[in-house]
Amino acid sequence: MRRSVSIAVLTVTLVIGIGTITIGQNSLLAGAQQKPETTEVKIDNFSFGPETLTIPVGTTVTWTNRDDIPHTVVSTDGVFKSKVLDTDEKFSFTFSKAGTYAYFCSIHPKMTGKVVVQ
Ligand SMILES: [Cu+2]
Repeated sequence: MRRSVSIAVLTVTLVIGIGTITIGQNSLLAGAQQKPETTEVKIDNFSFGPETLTIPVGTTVTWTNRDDIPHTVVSTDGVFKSKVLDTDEKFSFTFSKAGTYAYFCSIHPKMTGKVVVQ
């Protein structure tokens, strides 16, 4: 009984330890990089990546079609709308107001994404 308790404690300690190291590395990386004012969303394999993007107000987001199939980027609320993007074509939009902006591909409506502006 005692033994299983100490194993449990050891496991928890290890998990917390690994978590702390991971968080530490992430903040180190974040500190080393300049805060970008332009952020890229890649369109590939019928999906937007990242699917949810969180950015500060004033950020320009550029979508790039890395797929070999045409796609579009269309805001659900009509805030922005790209033309049909062929392979390697880009579309940019600057988000000047906070809010959550859902969007989709009008050719493949199952392709959806979201930009959260804070
Ligand atoms: Cu599409």
